Amino acid sequence: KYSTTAAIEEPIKPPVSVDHTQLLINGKFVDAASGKTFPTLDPRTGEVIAHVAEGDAEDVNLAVSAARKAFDEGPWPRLTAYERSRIMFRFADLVEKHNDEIAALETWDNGKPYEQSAKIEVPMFARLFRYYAGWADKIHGLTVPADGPYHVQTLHEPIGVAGQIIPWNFPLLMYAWKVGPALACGNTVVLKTAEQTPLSALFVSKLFHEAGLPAGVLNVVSGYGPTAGSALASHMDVDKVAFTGSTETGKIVLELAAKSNLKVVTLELGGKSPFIVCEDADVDKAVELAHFALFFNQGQCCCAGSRTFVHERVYDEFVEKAKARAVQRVVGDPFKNGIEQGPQVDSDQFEKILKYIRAGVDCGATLETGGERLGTKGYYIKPTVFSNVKDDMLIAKEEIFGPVQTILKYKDLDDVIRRANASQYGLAAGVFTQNIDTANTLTRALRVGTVWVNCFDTFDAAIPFGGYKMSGQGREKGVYSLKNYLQVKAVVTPLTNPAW
Ligand code: TXE
Repeated sequence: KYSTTAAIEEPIKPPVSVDHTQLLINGKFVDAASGKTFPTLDPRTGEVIAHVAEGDAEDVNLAVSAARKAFDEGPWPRLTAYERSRIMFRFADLVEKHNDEIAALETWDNGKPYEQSAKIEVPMFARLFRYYAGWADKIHGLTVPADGPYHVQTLHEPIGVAGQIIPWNFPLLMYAWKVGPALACGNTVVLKTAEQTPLSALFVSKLFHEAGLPAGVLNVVSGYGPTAGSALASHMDVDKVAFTGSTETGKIVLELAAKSNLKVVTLELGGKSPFIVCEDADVDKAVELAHFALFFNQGQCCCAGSRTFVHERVYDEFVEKAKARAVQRVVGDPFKNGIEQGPQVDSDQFEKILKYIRAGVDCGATLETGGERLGTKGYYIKPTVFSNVKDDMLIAKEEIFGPVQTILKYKDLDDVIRRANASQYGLAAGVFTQNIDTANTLTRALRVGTVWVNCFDTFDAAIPFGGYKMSGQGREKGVYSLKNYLQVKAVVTPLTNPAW
Protein backbone atom coordinates (compact mmCIF):
# COMPACT_ATOMS: atom_id res chain seq x y z
CA LYS A 1 0.00 0.00 0.00
CA TYR A 2 1.07 3.61 -0.45
CA SER A 3 2.89 4.95 2.56
CA THR A 4 0.89 7.31 4.74
CA THR A 5 0.46 10.86 3.59
CA ALA A 6 2.05 11.95 6.89
CA ALA A 7 5.38 10.43 5.87
CA ILE A 8 5.24 12.49 2.71
CA GLU A 9 4.04 15.70 4.33
CA GLU A 10 6.82 15.71 6.96
CA PRO A 11 10.04 15.09 5.05
CA ILE A 12 12.92 13.42 6.82
CA LYS A 13 15.96 15.66 7.30
CA PRO A 14 18.67 14.49 4.88
CA PRO A 15 21.83 13.27 6.66
CA VAL A 16 24.18 15.59 4.74
CA SER A 17 24.93 19.28 4.32
CA VAL A 18 25.38 21.09 1.02
CA ASP A 19 28.96 22.36 1.00
CA HIS A 20 29.57 23.02 -2.70
CA THR A 21 27.35 25.24 -4.80
CA GLN A 22 29.86 27.17 -6.93
CA LEU A 23 31.16 26.32 -10.38
CA LEU A 24 34.35 24.25 -10.51
CA ILE A 25 36.73 25.86 -12.98
CA ASN A 26 40.46 25.25 -13.24
CA GLY A 27 40.51 23.35 -9.96
CA LYS A 28 38.78 26.09 -7.95
CA PHE A 29 35.23 26.69 -6.79
CA VAL A 30 34.16 30.07 -8.16
CA ASP A 31 30.99 32.13 -8.49
CA ALA A 32 29.40 32.55 -11.89
CA ALA A 33 30.87 35.49 -13.82
CA SER A 34 27.42 37.11 -13.80
CA GLY A 35 27.08 36.51 -10.05
CA LYS A 36 23.76 34.79 -10.76
CA THR A 37 22.45 31.74 -8.92
CA PHE A 38 19.50 29.41 -9.40
CA PRO A 39 17.64 27.35 -6.82
CA THR A 40 17.82 23.57 -6.79
CA LEU A 41 14.66 22.12 -5.28
CA ASP A 42 13.74 19.21 -3.02
CA PRO A 43 11.32 17.04 -5.07
CA ARG A 44 9.63 15.92 -1.85
CA THR A 45 8.39 19.44 -1.13
CA GLY A 46 9.31 21.78 -3.96
CA GLU A 47 11.31 23.81 -1.43
CA VAL A 48 14.79 25.21 -2.05
CA ILE A 49 17.73 23.00 -1.04
CA ALA A 50 20.40 25.50 -2.04
CA HIS A 51 21.15 28.33 -4.44
CA VAL A 52 23.72 27.22 -6.99
CA ALA A 53 25.99 29.37 -9.17
CA GLU A 54 24.38 29.70 -12.58
CA GLY A 55 26.95 29.29 -15.32
CA ASP A 56 26.35 30.69 -18.78
CA ALA A 57 28.37 31.34 -21.95
CA GLU A 58 31.01 33.38 -20.14
CA ASP A 59 31.66 30.67 -17.57
CA VAL A 60 31.70 28.02 -20.29
CA ASN A 61 34.40 30.08 -22.04
CA LEU A 62 36.49 30.14 -18.87
CA ALA A 63 35.99 26.43 -18.29
CA VAL A 64 36.86 25.57 -21.90
CA SER A 65 40.04 27.63 -21.81
CA ALA A 66 41.10 25.89 -18.58
CA ALA A 67 40.40 22.49 -20.17
CA ARG A 68 42.17 23.57 -23.38
CA LYS A 69 45.27 24.59 -21.45
CA ALA A 70 45.26 21.37 -19.42
CA PHE A 71 45.07 19.45 -22.68
CA ASP A 72 47.48 21.44 -24.89
CA GLU A 73 50.10 22.26 -22.29
CA GLY A 74 49.55 19.24 -20.12
CA PRO A 75 49.59 17.79 -17.66
CA TRP A 76 46.77 15.36 -18.39
CA PRO A 77 47.53 13.82 -21.79
CA ARG A 78 51.23 13.97 -20.99
CA LEU A 79 51.02 12.08 -17.72
CA THR A 80 51.85 8.44 -18.15
CA ALA A 81 48.74 6.35 -18.63
CA TYR A 82 49.60 4.56 -15.41
CA GLU A 83 49.61 7.84 -13.47
CA ARG A 84 46.22 8.79 -14.90
CA SER A 85 44.89 5.41 -13.99
CA ARG A 86 46.18 5.67 -10.42
CA ILE A 87 44.43 9.01 -9.88
CA MET A 88 41.19 7.47 -11.11
CA PHE A 89 41.59 4.47 -8.80
CA ARG A 90 42.27 6.81 -5.86
CA PHE A 91 39.14 8.76 -6.75
CA ALA A 92 37.06 5.57 -6.68
CA ASP A 93 38.45 4.80 -3.19
CA LEU A 94 37.49 8.28 -1.95
CA VAL A 95 34.00 7.93 -3.41
CA GLU A 96 33.57 4.68 -1.50
CA LYS A 97 34.72 6.37 1.69
CA HIS A 98 32.07 9.08 1.26
CA ASN A 99 29.40 6.70 -0.05
CA ASP A 100 26.60 7.74 2.31
CA GLU A 101 27.05 11.52 1.98
CA ILE A 102 27.12 11.28 -1.80
CA ALA A 103 24.06 9.03 -1.79
CA ALA A 104 22.20 11.48 0.47
CA LEU A 105 22.95 14.41 -1.86
CA GLU A 106 21.79 12.39 -4.86
CA THR A 107 18.53 11.44 -3.18
CA TRP A 108 17.86 14.93 -1.84
CA ASP A 109 18.35 16.57 -5.23
CA ASN A 110 16.68 13.87 -7.36
CA GLY A 111 14.10 12.14 -5.14
CA LYS A 112 15.25 8.58 -5.80
CA PRO A 113 15.19 6.10 -2.88
CA TYR A 114 18.21 6.53 -0.61
CA GLU A 115 18.74 2.77 -0.49
CA GLN A 116 19.04 2.76 -4.28
CA SER A 117 21.56 5.64 -4.21
CA ALA A 118 23.60 4.18 -1.36
CA LYS A 119 23.57 0.50 -2.29
CA ILE A 120 23.46 0.57 -6.08
CA GLU A 121 24.33 3.89 -7.68
CA VAL A 122 27.28 5.21 -5.65
CA PRO A 123 28.95 1.74 -5.60
CA MET A 124 28.31 1.50 -9.36
CA PHE A 125 29.86 4.93 -9.80
CA ALA A 126 33.06 3.75 -8.09
CA ARG A 127 32.97 0.53 -10.11
CA LEU A 128 32.71 2.47 -13.38
CA PHE A 129 35.71 4.63 -12.50
CA ARG A 130 37.74 1.53 -11.62
CA TYR A 131 36.69 -0.03 -14.92
CA TYR A 132 37.89 3.02 -16.87
CA ALA A 133 41.00 3.40 -14.72
CA GLY A 134 41.83 -0.13 -15.82
CA TRP A 135 41.58 0.88 -19.47
CA ALA A 136 43.83 3.95 -19.20
CA ASP A 137 47.05 1.99 -19.65
CA LYS A 138 45.68 -0.53 -22.13
CA ILE A 139 44.97 1.78 -25.03
CA HIS A 140 47.21 1.11 -27.98
CA GLY A 141 47.22 1.14 -31.75
CA LEU A 142 48.09 -1.41 -34.40
CA THR A 143 50.89 -2.25 -36.76
CA VAL A 144 49.34 -2.30 -40.22
CA PRO A 145 50.52 -4.41 -43.18
CA ALA A 146 51.02 -2.15 -46.24
CA ASP A 147 51.29 -3.10 -49.91
CA GLY A 148 54.47 -1.12 -50.42
CA PRO A 149 57.76 -0.90 -48.50
CA TYR A 150 56.37 1.00 -45.54
CA HIS A 151 56.23 0.60 -41.83
CA VAL A 152 52.68 1.63 -40.89
CA GLN A 153 51.34 2.09 -37.40
CA THR A 154 48.31 3.71 -35.80
CA LEU A 155 48.42 5.90 -32.74
CA HIS A 156 45.21 6.11 -30.70
CA GLU A 157 45.20 9.67 -29.41
CA PRO A 158 42.77 11.62 -27.22
CA ILE A 159 40.49 13.99 -29.13
CA GLY A 160 41.04 17.04 -26.92
CA VAL A 161 38.48 19.00 -24.90
CA ALA A 162 35.26 17.06 -24.36
CA GLY A 163 32.03 18.92 -23.60
CA GLN A 164 29.59 16.69 -21.77
CA ILE A 165 25.94 17.49 -21.08
CA ILE A 166 24.08 15.21 -18.70
CA PRO A 167 20.48 14.80 -17.48
CA TRP A 168 18.95 14.57 -14.02
CA ASN A 169 17.63 11.00 -13.86
CA PHE A 170 20.98 9.40 -12.94
CA PRO A 171 23.24 12.39 -12.21
CA LEU A 172 26.13 10.33 -10.85
CA LEU A 173 25.97 7.44 -13.28
CA MET A 174 25.77 9.77 -16.27
CA TYR A 175 28.82 11.57 -14.91
CA ALA A 176 30.70 8.26 -14.69
CA TRP A 177 29.62 7.07 -18.16
CA LYS A 178 31.00 10.26 -19.66
CA VAL A 179 33.85 11.54 -17.51
CA GLY A 180 35.31 8.02 -16.98
CA PRO A 181 36.18 7.16 -20.60
CA ALA A 182 37.08 10.76 -21.51
CA LEU A 183 39.70 11.02 -18.80
CA ALA A 184 40.97 7.45 -19.20
CA CYS A 185 41.74 8.24 -22.84
CA GLY A 186 43.62 11.45 -21.91
CA ASN A 187 41.03 14.10 -22.83
CA THR A 188 40.08 17.03 -20.63
CA VAL A 189 36.45 17.81 -19.79
CA VAL A 190 33.87 20.53 -19.29
CA LEU A 191 30.78 18.93 -17.75
CA LYS A 192 27.38 20.68 -17.79
CA THR A 193 25.12 19.09 -15.19
CA ALA A 194 21.33 19.18 -15.32
CA GLU A 195 19.74 22.23 -13.69
CA GLN A 196 17.52 19.95 -11.56
CA THR A 197 20.44 18.03 -10.01
CA PRO A 198 23.72 19.94 -9.76
CA LEU A 199 24.83 18.88 -6.26
CA SER A 200 26.38 15.41 -6.38
CA ALA A 201 28.70 16.24 -9.32
CA LEU A 202 30.21 19.17 -7.41
CA PHE A 203 30.80 17.03 -4.34
CA VAL A 204 32.49 14.16 -6.19
CA SER A 205 34.55 16.49 -8.38
CA LYS A 206 36.04 18.00 -5.23
CA LEU A 207 37.04 14.46 -4.20
CA PHE A 208 38.57 13.88 -7.64
CA HIS A 209 40.91 16.82 -7.03
CA GLU A 210 41.77 15.43 -3.60
CA ALA A 211 42.72 12.22 -5.40
CA GLY A 212 45.33 14.17 -7.39
CA LEU A 213 43.46 15.31 -10.49
CA PRO A 214 45.36 18.33 -11.86
CA ALA A 215 43.56 21.68 -12.15
CA GLY A 216 41.70 22.28 -15.41
CA VAL A 217 41.35 18.62 -16.37
CA LEU A 218 37.73 18.41 -15.20
CA ASN A 219 35.57 21.54 -14.99
CA VAL A 220 31.96 21.48 -13.82
CA VAL A 221 29.49 24.16 -14.89
CA SER A 222 26.02 24.10 -13.36
CA GLY A 223 23.37 25.94 -15.33
CA TYR A 224 20.59 25.79 -17.88
CA GLY A 225 20.51 24.10 -21.29
CA PRO A 226 19.77 26.97 -23.66
CA THR A 227 22.52 29.10 -22.06
CA ALA A 228 25.37 26.98 -20.63
CA GLY A 229 24.51 23.80 -22.57
CA SER A 230 24.26 25.41 -25.97
CA ALA A 231 27.40 27.49 -25.34
CA LEU A 232 29.27 24.24 -24.79
CA ALA A 233 27.78 22.44 -27.80
CA SER A 234 28.60 25.35 -30.10
CA HIS A 235 32.02 26.24 -28.67
CA MET A 236 34.75 26.45 -31.31
CA ASP A 237 37.39 25.14 -28.93
CA VAL A 238 35.50 22.03 -27.83
CA ASP A 239 36.53 18.99 -29.88
CA LYS A 240 33.85 16.54 -28.91
CA VAL A 241 30.43 16.69 -27.30
CA ALA A 242 28.60 13.88 -25.53
CA PHE A 243 24.96 14.39 -24.65
CA THR A 244 22.30 12.43 -22.78
CA GLY A 245 18.75 13.74 -22.71
CA SER A 246 15.66 14.12 -24.84
CA THR A 247 15.66 13.39 -28.57
CA GLU A 248 14.45 16.93 -29.17
CA THR A 249 17.43 18.50 -27.39
CA GLY A 250 19.77 15.93 -28.96
CA LYS A 251 18.86 17.32 -32.37
CA ILE A 252 19.69 20.84 -31.19
CA VAL A 253 23.07 19.69 -29.86
CA LEU A 254 23.88 17.95 -33.14
CA GLU A 255 22.91 21.06 -35.08
CA LEU A 256 25.01 23.34 -32.84
CA ALA A 257 27.99 21.03 -33.31
CA ALA A 258 27.54 21.02 -37.08
CA LYS A 259 27.11 24.77 -37.29
CA SER A 260 30.19 25.52 -35.18
CA ASN A 261 33.27 23.37 -35.68
CA LEU A 262 31.88 19.94 -36.63
CA LYS A 263 32.89 18.54 -33.28
CA VAL A 264 32.33 14.80 -32.93
CA VAL A 265 28.97 14.06 -31.30
CA THR A 266 27.63 11.10 -29.36
CA LEU A 267 24.01 11.07 -28.25
CA GLU A 268 22.04 8.95 -25.82
CA LEU A 269 18.39 9.92 -26.22
CA GLY A 270 14.84 8.89 -25.47
CA GLY A 271 13.11 5.55 -25.81
CA LYS A 272 9.83 3.68 -25.79
CA SER A 273 11.20 0.25 -25.11
CA PRO A 274 9.04 -2.84 -25.59
CA PHE A 275 8.91 -5.45 -22.84
CA ILE A 276 7.59 -8.64 -24.46
CA VAL A 277 5.89 -11.29 -22.35
CA CYS A 278 5.63 -14.49 -24.38
CA GLU A 279 2.88 -17.07 -24.13
CA ASP A 280 5.06 -19.58 -22.27
CA ALA A 281 5.87 -17.06 -19.53
CA ASP A 282 5.56 -17.76 -15.84
CA VAL A 283 3.10 -14.92 -15.33
CA ASP A 284 4.06 -14.09 -11.75
CA LYS A 285 7.72 -13.72 -12.66
CA ALA A 286 6.89 -11.78 -15.82
CA VAL A 287 4.70 -9.36 -13.85
CA GLU A 288 7.48 -8.69 -11.35
CA LEU A 289 10.12 -8.09 -14.02
CA ALA A 290 7.84 -5.95 -16.18
CA HIS A 291 6.96 -3.93 -13.08
CA PHE A 292 10.64 -3.35 -12.32
CA ALA A 293 11.38 -2.57 -15.98
CA LEU A 294 8.90 0.29 -15.93
CA PHE A 295 8.72 1.62 -12.38
CA PHE A 296 12.43 1.59 -11.46
CA ASN A 297 13.71 5.10 -10.66
CA GLN A 298 10.13 6.51 -10.65
CA GLY A 299 9.84 5.46 -14.29
CA GLN A 300 12.52 8.02 -15.18
CA CYS A 301 14.74 5.75 -17.27
CA CYS A 302 15.49 6.27 -20.94
CA CYS A 303 15.32 2.49 -21.40
CA ALA A 304 12.18 1.94 -19.28
CA GLY A 305 10.11 -0.99 -20.53
CA SER A 306 7.30 1.39 -21.33
CA ARG A 307 5.35 -0.71 -23.81
CA THR A 308 4.44 -3.94 -22.05
CA PHE A 309 3.37 -6.34 -24.83
CA VAL A 310 1.62 -9.41 -23.43
CA HIS A 311 0.56 -12.47 -25.41
CA GLU A 312 -3.23 -12.75 -25.66
CA ARG A 313 -3.24 -16.15 -23.93
CA VAL A 314 -1.88 -14.71 -20.67
CA TYR A 315 -3.09 -11.11 -21.08
CA ASP A 316 -6.01 -11.02 -18.62
CA GLU A 317 -4.12 -12.77 -15.87
CA PHE A 318 -1.12 -10.51 -16.45
CA VAL A 319 -3.17 -7.30 -16.25
CA GLU A 320 -4.85 -8.36 -13.01
CA LYS A 321 -1.53 -9.24 -11.40
CA ALA A 322 0.30 -6.16 -12.77
CA LYS A 323 -2.39 -3.99 -11.21
CA ALA A 324 -2.09 -5.82 -7.87
CA ARG A 325 1.70 -5.35 -7.94
CA ALA A 326 1.40 -1.62 -8.68
CA VAL A 327 -1.05 -1.18 -5.80
CA GLN A 328 1.50 -2.85 -3.52
CA ARG A 329 4.33 -0.55 -4.58
CA VAL A 330 5.65 1.36 -1.57
CA VAL A 331 5.74 5.08 -2.32
CA GLY A 332 6.99 7.65 0.14
CA ASP A 333 9.82 9.78 1.44
CA PRO A 334 12.89 8.39 -0.34
CA PHE A 335 14.95 8.72 2.85
CA LYS A 336 12.73 6.13 4.56
CA ASN A 337 13.87 2.49 4.52
CA GLY A 338 11.87 0.11 2.36
CA ILE A 339 10.63 2.80 -0.04
CA GLU A 340 10.40 1.67 -3.65
CA GLN A 341 9.34 4.96 -5.20
CA GLY A 342 9.98 8.60 -4.32
CA PRO A 343 8.74 11.78 -5.98
CA GLN A 344 9.31 12.72 -9.63
CA VAL A 345 12.24 15.08 -10.10
CA ASP A 346 10.39 18.37 -10.58
CA SER A 347 7.11 20.07 -11.33
CA ASP A 348 7.67 20.01 -15.12
CA GLN A 349 8.06 16.24 -15.18
CA PHE A 350 5.21 15.82 -12.69
CA GLU A 351 2.83 17.90 -14.85
CA LYS A 352 3.97 16.17 -18.03
CA ILE A 353 3.19 12.73 -16.58
CA LEU A 354 -0.25 13.79 -15.31
CA LYS A 355 -0.97 15.19 -18.77
CA TYR A 356 -0.14 11.82 -20.36
CA ILE A 357 -2.33 10.06 -17.83
CA ARG A 358 -5.26 12.32 -18.78
CA ALA A 359 -4.54 11.63 -22.46
CA GLY A 360 -4.62 7.88 -21.75
CA VAL A 361 -8.02 8.14 -20.08
CA ASP A 362 -9.37 10.44 -22.79
CA CYS A 363 -8.44 8.13 -25.62
CA GLY A 364 -10.14 5.13 -24.03
CA ALA A 365 -7.38 3.08 -22.41
CA THR A 366 -8.53 1.38 -19.19
CA LEU A 367 -7.07 2.98 -16.07
CA GLU A 368 -6.55 -0.03 -13.80
CA THR A 369 -5.02 1.82 -10.86
CA GLY A 370 -3.35 5.10 -9.88
CA GLY A 371 -3.75 8.00 -12.26
CA GLU A 372 -3.28 10.88 -9.82
CA ARG A 373 -0.85 12.54 -7.48
CA LEU A 374 -0.16 11.14 -4.05
CA GLY A 375 -0.42 13.57 -1.14
CA THR A 376 -0.62 17.31 -1.54
CA LYS A 377 3.04 18.31 -1.42
CA GLY A 378 5.95 17.59 -3.72
CA TYR A 379 5.85 15.53 -6.88
CA TYR A 380 4.60 12.08 -5.87
CA ILE A 381 2.49 10.15 -8.38
CA LYS A 382 0.57 6.96 -7.66
CA PRO A 383 1.86 3.93 -9.57
CA THR A 384 -0.40 3.83 -12.59
CA VAL A 385 -1.39 0.96 -14.87
CA PHE A 386 -3.29 1.21 -18.15
CA SER A 387 -4.64 -1.83 -19.98
CA ASN A 388 -6.35 -2.06 -23.38
CA VAL A 389 -3.72 0.26 -24.78
CA LYS A 390 -3.59 0.58 -28.57
CA ASP A 391 -0.46 1.31 -30.59
CA ASP A 392 -1.68 4.65 -31.90
CA MET A 393 -2.47 6.13 -28.47
CA LEU A 394 -0.16 8.90 -27.30
CA ILE A 395 0.72 6.90 -24.16
CA ALA A 396 1.99 4.05 -26.36
CA LYS A 397 4.01 6.29 -28.66
CA GLU A 398 5.66 9.00 -26.59
CA GLU A 399 8.08 8.85 -23.71
CA ILE A 400 6.09 9.45 -20.50
CA PHE A 401 9.12 9.18 -18.21
CA GLY A 402 7.03 8.38 -15.15
CA PRO A 403 5.40 5.57 -13.16
CA VAL A 404 2.84 4.70 -15.84
CA GLN A 405 2.69 1.17 -17.22
CA THR A 406 0.89 0.66 -20.53
CA ILE A 407 -0.12 -2.92 -21.35
CA LEU A 408 -0.80 -3.98 -24.93
CA LYS A 409 -2.11 -7.32 -26.22
CA TYR A 410 -0.48 -9.24 -29.10
CA LYS A 411 -1.28 -12.40 -31.09
CA ASP A 412 1.96 -13.97 -32.29
CA LEU A 413 5.65 -13.28 -32.80
CA ASP A 414 5.29 -11.63 -36.20
CA ASP A 415 2.65 -9.31 -34.80
CA VAL A 416 4.76 -8.27 -31.80
CA ILE A 417 7.98 -7.87 -33.80
CA ARG A 418 6.28 -5.57 -36.28
CA ARG A 419 4.63 -3.48 -33.58
CA ALA A 420 7.65 -3.36 -31.25
CA ASN A 421 9.76 -2.04 -34.12
CA ALA A 422 7.14 0.50 -35.23
CA SER A 423 8.68 3.29 -33.17
CA GLN A 424 11.00 6.18 -33.88
CA TYR A 425 13.03 4.93 -30.93
CA GLY A 426 15.29 1.89 -30.67
CA LEU A 427 16.98 2.01 -27.30
CA ALA A 428 16.26 -1.29 -25.55
CA ALA A 429 13.85 -4.21 -25.22
CA GLY A 430 12.96 -6.88 -22.71
CA VAL A 431 12.04 -10.41 -23.73
CA PHE A 432 10.47 -12.83 -21.27
CA THR A 433 10.32 -16.45 -22.43
CA GLN A 434 11.57 -19.96 -21.59
CA ASN A 435 11.89 -20.86 -25.25
CA ILE A 436 15.39 -20.46 -26.70
CA ASP A 437 14.09 -20.24 -30.27
CA THR A 438 11.66 -17.48 -29.38
CA ALA A 439 14.43 -15.63 -27.56
CA ASN A 440 16.80 -15.97 -30.52
CA THR A 441 14.16 -14.81 -32.99
CA LEU A 442 13.26 -11.75 -30.94
CA THR A 443 16.82 -10.71 -30.09
CA ARG A 444 17.69 -10.67 -33.79
CA ALA A 445 14.47 -9.08 -35.01
CA LEU A 446 14.28 -6.16 -32.57
CA ARG A 447 15.94 -3.00 -33.82
CA VAL A 448 17.33 -1.79 -30.50
CA GLY A 449 20.70 -1.24 -28.84
CA THR A 450 20.14 -3.65 -25.93
CA VAL A 451 17.96 -6.73 -25.52
CA TRP A 452 17.58 -8.08 -22.01
CA VAL A 453 16.33 -11.68 -22.04
CA ASN A 454 14.64 -12.72 -18.79
CA CYS A 455 16.29 -9.79 -17.02
CA PHE A 456 16.16 -6.00 -17.31
CA ASP A 457 18.31 -2.96 -16.52
CA THR A 458 21.46 -5.05 -16.10
CA PHE A 459 24.08 -2.33 -16.33
CA ASP A 460 27.57 -3.68 -15.79
CA ALA A 461 30.45 -1.33 -16.58
CA ALA A 462 31.57 -3.49 -19.50
CA ILE A 463 28.18 -3.83 -21.23
CA PRO A 464 27.80 -1.28 -24.03
CA PHE A 465 24.68 0.90 -24.08
CA GLY A 466 23.17 3.12 -26.76
CA GLY A 467 20.41 3.49 -29.26
CA TYR A 468 19.33 2.52 -32.75
CA LYS A 469 17.24 4.99 -34.74
CA MET A 470 16.31 8.21 -32.92
CA SER A 471 17.49 6.87 -29.57
CA GLY A 472 21.02 7.98 -30.26
CA GLN A 473 24.42 7.67 -31.85
CA GLY A 474 27.40 5.81 -30.45
CA ARG A 475 27.76 3.51 -27.46
CA GLU A 476 28.67 4.27 -23.89
CA LYS A 477 30.26 1.92 -21.33
CA GLY A 478 32.42 -1.01 -22.20
CA VAL A 479 35.23 -1.11 -24.70
CA TYR A 480 33.03 0.58 -27.34
CA SER A 481 32.91 3.81 -25.33
CA LEU A 482 36.66 4.38 -25.73
CA LYS A 483 36.14 4.95 -29.42
CA ASN A 484 34.14 8.09 -28.59
CA TYR A 485 37.17 9.67 -26.96
CA LEU A 486 40.00 8.60 -29.25
CA GLN A 487 41.06 9.47 -32.73
CA VAL A 488 43.34 7.42 -34.90
CA LYS A 489 46.52 8.74 -36.42
CA ALA A 490 48.18 6.68 -39.17
CA VAL A 491 51.97 6.97 -39.22
CA VAL A 492 53.72 5.84 -42.38
CA THR A 493 57.49 5.45 -42.64
CA PRO A 494 59.34 4.15 -45.74
CA LEU A 495 61.46 1.09 -45.21
CA THR A 496 64.92 1.86 -46.54
CA ASN A 497 65.87 -1.76 -46.81
CA PRO A 498 62.81 -3.47 -48.30
CA ALA A 499 64.53 -6.82 -48.15
CA TRP A 500 63.86 -6.77 -44.39
O1 TXE B 1 15.51 17.06 -21.14
P1 TXE B 1 16.65 17.84 -21.92
P2 TXE B 1 14.52 17.54 -19.97
C1 TXE B 1 13.48 12.93 -21.73
C2 TXE B 1 12.26 12.61 -20.90
C3 TXE B 1 11.94 13.92 -20.28
C4 TXE B 1 12.26 14.86 -21.42
C5 TXE B 1 12.51 16.29 -21.04
O2 TXE B 1 11.21 12.20 -21.73
O3 TXE B 1 10.61 14.01 -19.88
O4 TXE B 1 13.42 14.32 -21.98
O5 TXE B 1 13.47 16.36 -20.00
C6 TXE B 1 20.44 20.23 -21.38
N1 TXE B 1 21.54 22.95 -25.62
N2 TXE B 1 14.73 12.63 -21.06
O6 TXE B 1 13.87 18.82 -20.33
O7 TXE B 1 16.18 19.18 -22.31
C7 TXE B 1 19.75 20.32 -20.04
O8 TXE B 1 20.16 21.46 -19.33
C8 TXE B 1 22.33 22.17 -24.87
C9 TXE B 1 15.39 11.43 -21.45
O9 TXE B 1 15.23 17.50 -18.67
O10 TXE B 1 17.10 16.94 -22.99
C10 TXE B 1 20.19 19.02 -19.39
O11 TXE B 1 21.50 19.13 -18.89
N3 TXE B 1 21.89 21.50 -23.78
C11 TXE B 1 16.69 11.27 -20.86
C12 TXE B 1 20.17 18.04 -20.57
O12 TXE B 1 20.27 18.86 -21.74
C13 TXE B 1 20.60 21.61 -23.44
C14 TXE B 1 17.07 11.95 -19.64
C15 TXE B 1 18.91 17.19 -20.70
O13 TXE B 1 17.80 18.02 -20.83
C16 TXE B 1 19.72 22.41 -24.21
C17 TXE B 1 16.35 13.18 -19.40
C18 TXE B 1 20.24 23.11 -25.34
N4 TXE B 1 19.48 23.87 -26.11
C19 TXE B 1 15.21 13.45 -20.09
N5 TXE B 1 18.49 22.33 -23.65
C20 TXE B 1 17.50 10.06 -21.15
N6 TXE B 1 17.83 9.81 -22.41
O14 TXE B 1 17.90 9.38 -20.23
C21 TXE B 1 18.60 21.52 -22.57
N7 TXE B 1 19.87 21.08 -22.43
